[in-house]
Formats: sequence, C-alpha cells, structure tokens
Amino acid sequence: MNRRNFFNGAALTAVAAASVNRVALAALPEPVLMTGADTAPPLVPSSGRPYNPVVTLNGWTLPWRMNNGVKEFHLVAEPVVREMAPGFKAHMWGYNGQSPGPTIEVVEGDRVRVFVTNRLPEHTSVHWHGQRLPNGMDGVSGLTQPSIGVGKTFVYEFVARRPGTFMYHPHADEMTQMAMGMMGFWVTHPKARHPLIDEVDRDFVFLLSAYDIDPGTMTPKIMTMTDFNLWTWNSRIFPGIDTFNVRQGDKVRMRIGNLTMTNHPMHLHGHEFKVTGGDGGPWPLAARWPEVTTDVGVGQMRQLEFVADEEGDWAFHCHKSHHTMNAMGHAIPTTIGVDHRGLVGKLQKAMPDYMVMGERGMADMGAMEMPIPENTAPMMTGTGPYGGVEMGGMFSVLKVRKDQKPGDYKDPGWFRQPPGTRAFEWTGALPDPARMKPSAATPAPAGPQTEVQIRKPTGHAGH
Ligand SMILES: [Cu+2]
Repeated sequence: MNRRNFFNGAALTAVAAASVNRVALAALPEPVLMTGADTAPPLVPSSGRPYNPVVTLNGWTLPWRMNNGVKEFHLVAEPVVREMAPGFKAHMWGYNGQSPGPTIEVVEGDRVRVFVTNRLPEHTSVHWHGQRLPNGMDGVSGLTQPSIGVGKTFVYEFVARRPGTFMYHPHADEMTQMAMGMMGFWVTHPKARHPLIDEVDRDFVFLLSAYDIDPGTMTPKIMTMTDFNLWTWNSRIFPGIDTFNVRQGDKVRMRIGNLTMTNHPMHLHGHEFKVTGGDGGPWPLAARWPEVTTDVGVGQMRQLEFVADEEGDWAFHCHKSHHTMNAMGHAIPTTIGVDHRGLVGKLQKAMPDYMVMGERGMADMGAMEMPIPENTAPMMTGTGPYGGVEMGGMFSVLKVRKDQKPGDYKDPGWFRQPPGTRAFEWTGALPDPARMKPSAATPAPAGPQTEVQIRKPTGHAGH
C-alpha cells in the first residue's frame, strides 16, 4: 500500500485537478491507494470503537480518520489495472487503485462521512446497498442526487444504523460501471454482543463479479449480458484467488455478495455451514440449517458460518461448472467420442499447427502447452500436490491446519495427508463387469452393434 498526496504525487497525472477546489480538498482525508492484489492482513482499528476486523480476499480495508467523532473515508473512483491472475491483467474501473474497491468497516451507530472523488471519464454515484439512511444519501443518480461529475467530489454522510453485511456500487450508467468492475464491500460490526451475530475467529469477505474479456485483450466488453468468460471473486480468477487459511477448530464466517448477472451456488467440501444472514441482516436461528451448497442470488449477500474442524485442503467453489473455467470459446462442438485419426494428418498438411481438442474430454486443456494469446488466462489450470487441478474462475481452497497460529493468514502450503487416508489405485485383479456379458435379463441387442455419437448444439447463449 502506498499513500499519495493528492496534489504532490508524481503518479498523479490524470487528475482533473483544475476542476477540483483545492482548498476544500485539503480538508479531506488523504486518499489511500492500493497497488497490489494480495490479501491484506486485517486492519485492526486504531481509532473509533473496537471491533473484530474482516479479511478481504485479494483485497484490503480502507483506512479512515476520526474528525470530531465522525469516521471519514475517501473513495476515488478511477480507471485501474487489476491483475486477475499472475500473467493476466485487465483495464478496469474501480476505487483507490483496485477493482473491487477497498472494504469499508464501521461499527453500528458510527456517523460515517465518505468523500467520493470522480476521476472517471464520465459521471458516477455511489449507492450504499442495504443501508438504512436518509433518502438523499442513497446514491441513485437523477433520483436522489445529481451525478458526481467528472473531476468532482461529493460527500455522503449517514449513521450506520444496523449491523450487517453490505456492498457499494455506482447507480449511474450502472451497466457500464459494474461491467468495468466498480464495486466494494461494506461491513457494519455490532457495537455490543448481538444475539444473532456470533463472534468468529476468521471473517472473510468477497464479491462475485463476472467479466467478458476476449483472449489477448485487456478491457471488459460492457455489452455482454449472459455470456461472460471470467467468473471472479473480487476480480480474481483461480489460480489467482488466495486460499482461506484457518486453524483447525476456528469458527469461520464468509460474507459473499453477488454483483454478476446470474446466481452462484457456493459449495464447500468437507464441512457443513449455516447461512446466518443476508442483506437484510442476521437471520433468525429457526431459519438456519446445515448446508454444503447455498445459492447466492443476483444482488444478494449471504453469510456462511461453520467450524473448520476437519484438517485438510478443501475445495470451495461455485458449483456451476462453467464458472470454474476461464476465458473460453463457447461455440465449440463436443467432440468426445469422435475419432480424428486419419483426419489430423490430412489437415496438418494444409495447416501445420492444427491440433485436436476434446476427443477424450477437455482435461488435456489443463496440461496442454498450447500457444494462447498474450495476456490470456488459460481456460483450466492450477497445479496441486498430485497434478493438474483443471479449474479456473470461482474456485479456491479452504486450508485447515492444526498448527496455523490464531490470526495467522499465511498460506501453509499443501496438506500432508496421513498415510493410508488417500484414495489409491487398485492393482489387484479385476473381474469382467457383469453388465458387459449378455444374460437372460439383458440379452444382446438384435442387429448390428452401433455407436451413437451425440453432438451438442453450438452456441451458448440464453442459459
Ligand atoms: Cu457461479
């Protein structure tokens, strides 16, 4: 993280300083800029009321200053470069150097003042999703306020009235600005012990967002409505998403918000969790039951809680299988079972680079060293201790360890499974499967034996 002076910073070339009132800005909290995509350690509050801070996956919490009892933040809406995974960067719009923007953490009852400076090429606004606030602070351009013009700074001020999990995003040219990555998380911590809000050892937050960036390019296509090719957690894709590193026995909360155009069934391996709350606040105890998958609908927040009592490396991912893939063409026919032998040689005479894909499934894609355009994330990738993980997009790992120290978020490396506890290859004799032998119950079919080849329709729109 580095701090930059809003006027003297050498990096500050694009600011429309001429259109900003310098005297007024000098009275603002200095905007803080994040340049990297690492998961920042929790920001322990050094002023204001105490609370247990959250950890933003591949993100950070925005520092504040106290001004006569008011908690002041400064958000800068601006174009950013986001590293979505090592080797793959995107030109996006976000806040304070990153997409998503920094997490804002406050305490129930805090009076909050957020300065929003617009360094985008068009107007914007910020809507505080889920908050109780005066109507004029709701951030809907045209309806509750004029837009924040290019180069202008607006002030939002309200009391964080109820504790819970919230998000923020523009309510001005929303389609463009959210497709470009403008969003952030907001957590209001309870001011005292709350009957429906448990204290936890680890409290992770992240937003689901989706982008459509053609292989070899850097800017999301903003007109895409359903056929996105990058399914992200906090604008990161596997294997660029950090793992959730916890101590065995920790009580863990994951707060998830969905700002994509579709729902995401979030699935955790090895543990059951309960959904303890949504955008409307904590749920009554009678509305909580064990799950291993829960759907996070568009525009919704969900809080998942569980005790991480099983040691190991547990997959945690969206269960839509196309959402654990990176940039891919969808108009690819299924070629499983199609025998290309003979064809390849002929085609390679005309096109020396011709290669066959998908004849035995697509798993080859994970290991294949095929040339892809520069600045493109492989469709399925990632390597674990036993080989290719063959995933992308919305996938990460919950790492539960006995010897992880409380408050230590470092990656402990791969789990060493105790001897005799891993699936293994059977090397004994195999009987012929009975189903392959004709019997009285299943006689051999009459006529010539044929193999059926099924080809899925091409194109992928409308699901
Ligand atoms: Cu999904």
